[in-house]
Amino acid sequence: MNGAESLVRTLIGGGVDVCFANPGTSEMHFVAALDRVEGMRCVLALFEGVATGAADGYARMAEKPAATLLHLGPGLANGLANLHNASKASTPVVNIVGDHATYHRDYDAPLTSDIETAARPFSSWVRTAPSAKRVAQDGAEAIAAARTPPGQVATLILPADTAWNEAEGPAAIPEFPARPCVSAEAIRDAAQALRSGEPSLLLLAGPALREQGLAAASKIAAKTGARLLAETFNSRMERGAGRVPVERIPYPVEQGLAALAGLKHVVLVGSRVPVAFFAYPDKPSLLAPEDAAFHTLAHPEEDIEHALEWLAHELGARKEAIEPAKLAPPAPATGAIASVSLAQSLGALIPENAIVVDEGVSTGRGFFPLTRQARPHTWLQNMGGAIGIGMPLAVGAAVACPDRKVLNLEADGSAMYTLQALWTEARESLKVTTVIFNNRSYAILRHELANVGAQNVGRKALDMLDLSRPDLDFVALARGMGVPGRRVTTMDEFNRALADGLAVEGPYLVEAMVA
Ligand SMILES: Cc1ncc(C[n+]2csc(CCOP(=O)(O)OP(=O)(O)O)c2C)c(N)n1
Repeated sequence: MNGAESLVRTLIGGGVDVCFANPGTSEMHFVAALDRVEGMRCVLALFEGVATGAADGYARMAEKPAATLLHLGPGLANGLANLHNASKASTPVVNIVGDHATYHRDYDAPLTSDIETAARPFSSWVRTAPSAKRVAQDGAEAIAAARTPPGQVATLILPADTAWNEAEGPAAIPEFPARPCVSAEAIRDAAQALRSGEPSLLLLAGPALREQGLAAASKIAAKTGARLLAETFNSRMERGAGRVPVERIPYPVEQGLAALAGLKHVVLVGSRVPVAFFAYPDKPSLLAPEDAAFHTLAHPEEDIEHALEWLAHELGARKEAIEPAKLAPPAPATGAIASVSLAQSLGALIPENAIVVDEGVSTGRGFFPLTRQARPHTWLQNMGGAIGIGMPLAVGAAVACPDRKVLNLEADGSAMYTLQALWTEARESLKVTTVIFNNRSYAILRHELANVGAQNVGRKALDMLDLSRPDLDFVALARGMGVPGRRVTTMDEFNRALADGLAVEGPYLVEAMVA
């Protein structure tokens, strides 16, 4: 058995049985090994940012990592923005990057670069396999690194000769740590703050936003009067009917400050101290009041659900008094297409147990209130701020959960970064319904121009935020990649097109023209 086969067998043995790939010559032995070994699903992406983002979406839903397969430094570079997003979301990814054969690197052939250095800022673990005999062990350690809580990007660089030379066989996955329990002191400190009677907040993140965590947090809130909020962007949130509803810290700085005003205690539950997304002249970076005290109930890598249950017990909080949302989908909206009408129709039409991917940017900002009482669903967001995540996240989520509908809410500008994901959706017959919000602009940046205090803005500047001339035709673009779709200009048309799209077996695209 060669090194590539020993690695593929190691991955499958370690539960990594999906690979999002865009290979080249240096990865040919890995690709060939896929046919010799049963059990690896290999999904071709036509751009590396689709592969890395899909690995992120997959792991968020499957709760175990996928592998990627990228072509040397340039392939990795194309995938880095979504690896950045994955690492900010604490998603486990086994990121495999092929390289030249060890002895060939010295010749500085065209594709040669320092892959380790390129990978490091976006990976918690980086290793270059030194030989075919080591590659299985290194692969096993990459899986353990990726699965180390709260989840990490582990980059394994695979020189071509480590793939084609003779290996010894697959390696067993080393033990990786479970989420450690929080300390009794952390529980006491949080309990004391919450008993003070002063205005308090539980800021929820990570597993705190799954059903078990939400239920425990709601008991604590009911007993102590503390408020519940989530961070502005979250990796995965369980929402809709039957789930305890939680709002998020609003994105605009003024609204974020207002949401946290008056608080004396902020209990961090897997979350970080809340900060503004960007600095703006004359506005603070920190969103909580200066005199608020922070209490870390659980760090992101700790056992967050257990910490919440322990704290609830410590406080004698037994009843879930914040009522879970009742099933009460609004009626679909009619009239012109606008953000709030879209929210209302989504509230009506989100299918039972759907996975909603939210890269709606400015159009999607207000979607939460009107989808609170929709059918139960999962909501995925971008925690790293690099746009172009939504299309690939949807691919990965659909591969992880073939029985669930994926509803991908996409702003037009963001969609264009990784639109090739549509081809993968068609190739794999994925149940992804994409809604494009075509406002023909980088609308959010128009507000940002004013927010940063840019003066005397003229045509040249505004042209940088404008997506017309030519106008994009997303239905034609989708058709060219094998995905059927429809353009809609009224909410009635939208409601029909979305229902039709959700009813087809494979992918579909609805292009909503937003004024
Ligand atoms: C990788 C990357 N490049 C550029 C940006 C800067 N950026 C932030 S929002 C945005 C435009 C978003 O436009 P669109 O997706 O159409 O949403 P809209 O603002 O119109 O709602 C850009 C270019 C970014 N966040 N990430």
